[in-house]
Amino acid sequence: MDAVEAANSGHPGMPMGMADIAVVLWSKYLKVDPEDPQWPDRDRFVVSNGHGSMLLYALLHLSGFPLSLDEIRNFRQWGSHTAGHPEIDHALGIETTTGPLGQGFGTGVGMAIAEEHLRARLGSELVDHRTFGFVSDGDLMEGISAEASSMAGHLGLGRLIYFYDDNDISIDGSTDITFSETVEQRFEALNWHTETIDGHDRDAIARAIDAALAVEDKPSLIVCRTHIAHGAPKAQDTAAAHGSPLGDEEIKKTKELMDFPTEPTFLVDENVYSFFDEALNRGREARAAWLERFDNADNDARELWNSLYEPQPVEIKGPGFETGSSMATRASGGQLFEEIAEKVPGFIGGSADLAGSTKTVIEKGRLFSVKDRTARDLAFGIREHAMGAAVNGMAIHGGLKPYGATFFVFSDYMRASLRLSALMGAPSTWVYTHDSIFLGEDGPTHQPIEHLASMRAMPHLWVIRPADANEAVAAWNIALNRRDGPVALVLTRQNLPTMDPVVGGVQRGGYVVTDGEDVTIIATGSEVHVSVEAADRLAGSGISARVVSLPCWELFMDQDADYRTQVLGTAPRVSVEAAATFGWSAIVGDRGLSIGIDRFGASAPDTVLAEKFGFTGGAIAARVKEFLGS
Ligand SMILES: Cc1ncc(C[n+]2csc(CCOP(=O)(O)OP(=O)(O)O)c2C)c(N)n1
Ligand SMILES: [Mg+2]
Repeated sequence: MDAVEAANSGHPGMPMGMADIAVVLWSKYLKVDPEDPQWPDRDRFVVSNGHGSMLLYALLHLSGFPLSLDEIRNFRQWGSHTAGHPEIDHALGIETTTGPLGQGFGTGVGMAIAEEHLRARLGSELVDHRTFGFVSDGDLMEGISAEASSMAGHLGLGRLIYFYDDNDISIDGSTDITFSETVEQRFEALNWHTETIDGHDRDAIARAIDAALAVEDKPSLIVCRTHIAHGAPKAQDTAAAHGSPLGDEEIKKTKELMDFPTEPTFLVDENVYSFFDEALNRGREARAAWLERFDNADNDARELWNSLYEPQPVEIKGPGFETGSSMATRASGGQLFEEIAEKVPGFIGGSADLAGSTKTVIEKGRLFSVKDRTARDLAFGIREHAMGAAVNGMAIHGGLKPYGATFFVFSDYMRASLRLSALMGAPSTWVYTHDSIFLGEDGPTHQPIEHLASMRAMPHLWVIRPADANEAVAAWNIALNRRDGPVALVLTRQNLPTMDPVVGGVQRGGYVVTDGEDVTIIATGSEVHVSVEAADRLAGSGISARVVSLPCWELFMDQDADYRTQVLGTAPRVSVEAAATFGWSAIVGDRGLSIGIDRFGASAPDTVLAEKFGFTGGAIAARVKEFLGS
C-alpha cells in the first residue's frame, strides 16, 4: 500500500488479495536460498499477473534477497530494480519478466519442461525443483494460456503448480461481464489437477499445496477464491483497487483494521524479517544438501552438468556444401541438426506442427513426452504463442539452448513472446522458414511481407536471413553462441545456389559478394543470387555493379563506420529484398532505390511470382539501369 502510494501509481489490489497465498507458499514450501538467488536447483516462482509486482518485491525483500527497503520506496522510479512490472533479474530473485498477461503462464510451462528434461538427464540428485506461479483472470482469459495449459496438461508436467487469483474482478469491473466459464472444469478437461479453496484461509492453502505436490503426473491449478485489496474497507472487491493507489485515508483505515501502526510508512516489524528468515532455513538446508550431492556426483554427471550449464563457444562446421549446388536454407540448416545436437548438449526444441517443413528434427522417431523425458525434440502442437513463451522459459531456466520453429508469417502469432525474449535478453533461437512470397502456391496468407521490417524494428533481436547454405551455417553458429539475447533465423523454402563461403562475412552482418564501382546492390537471403545475376547483366551494358549480402542488419550496424562504408561503398545504392521496403532508406539513403514488395503476395508457382514481382536478374538489372539513368 505504502509503495504504490509513494509512487502514486501501481496495483495494490492483487498484492493484498494474494498475500495470504504468498505467505504460505514462501514460508512453508518454496525452496529458494536468498544467499544464492541463482542456485540452479531452486524452485521457480513466476508472477504471471505481473501488475502485482509489489507482492514479489515485498516477498524478496522480507526474505532477505538483495532487494533493499529503499528499492521498495523507489517503486517504479528511474533506475530502481522495482519496475512497474517485474523485469528479469536472477541475481535479485526475479525469475522472468511479466506484464503482458498470459506470458508468465507460458514461460512457467517452459521452465517446467526444462526441469523435467534436465532431471531425466542429470538425475534427481542434481535436478529436483518445482515451478510455482500466480495467475489471474486476465492470464486465464488470454489465448496464450489456453495453448500453454493444453500443452502442460498433455505433457503431464506434474511439477507445475499455479495459483489462480479468482477474485471476480478485472479492470473494467466484475468478471461477470466477460468471463463465465467454469475454470476448474476447463483445466480438468486439459488433464490438470484442480483444487478450489478460500484464498485467505491459510490452512486450506497449505492443504491444497500438499495435495498438488502429491499429484506428480499432472500440473495443478489451485483456484483461490480471493478478495482484491483484501482488508481495505472501501477498496476491497472493487475494480478501482486493481490499478489505483488506495489513498492516505483508506491506507490508514486498513492499517487500523489490521492492528498495524499507521505511522511510519514502510514499517517492517523485526518479527516479520525473522519469520521469513527462519522459514527460509528450509531453502538454505536444501541448497547445502544439494551442494554436497553435487560434490559427490560421479564424473559423468558432473561433466554433463558443466556442458549444459557452462556451455563453451561452439563451432558447427556443416557437411561442406559444394559451390554451385542448390539447396533451400531451411534444408541446409536442417542438415546441421545432428552436429548441433552433438556439440551443444543443451540444444532442444521443436516446431508448431511443422517439423517436416521447417526441417527441424534432432532425432527422428523420438519426442519429449510423458514416457520419454530425455528426448530433445518437442512437439509444441499448433500453439505458436505458447511455443514462444515456453522456449523463453527454457532459455531462462538455465542448462538449455532452446529453439522454436514455424513459418515466418506465423511469427505474428507469437510476437509477444518474441518481444519478451528480446526484452529479457533470453538466448532463444527462433527458426522461421518459408520466408517470402517464394514459398509460392500457398498464397498471400502464408507469404510474409512486413515481417522482416517489423522484426528489425525490435530492439536487441538479431534477425539473420542467410543467402545460401554457407551463410546458413554461419547464421546457426551466431545463434548457438549468443547468450545475451535472441536470434531469428529467416530461411527459405525454395532452393538457392550455394556461393563460395566468405569467412566472417555473416558475423559482421554484411560483406561484398562481387565488387563493382558504379552502383552497390544490397540484398538479403534469396535475393542475393539474383542480384549477382543482375550484376552480370549490368556488366554486359558496361555498368560495374557491386553486390553486397546483408544477412543481419543488427550485426552490420554494430561494425565500425569504416567497415560499413568499405562494404557499402560510395556509389549509388539499391536494395533488393522480396519484402516490404520499409526501413531500407536507412541503408540506401534518401536518394537510393529500394526494390521490394509493398503489397500482399499472390498464389502462384515461385518462378511465376519472380517474374510478376520483378525479382529476376533481368528485371532487377532493368530497374537499376533506369535508376542510374543509363
Ligand atoms: C496482454 C495484456 N493485455 C492487457 C493488459 C492490461 N491489463 C493489466 S491487468 C488487466 C486485467 C486485470 O484483471 P485481472 O487479471 O483479473 O487482475 P486483478 O485485477 O484481479 O489483479 C489488464 C487488462 C496486460 N497487462 N496485458
Ligand atoms: Mg481478477
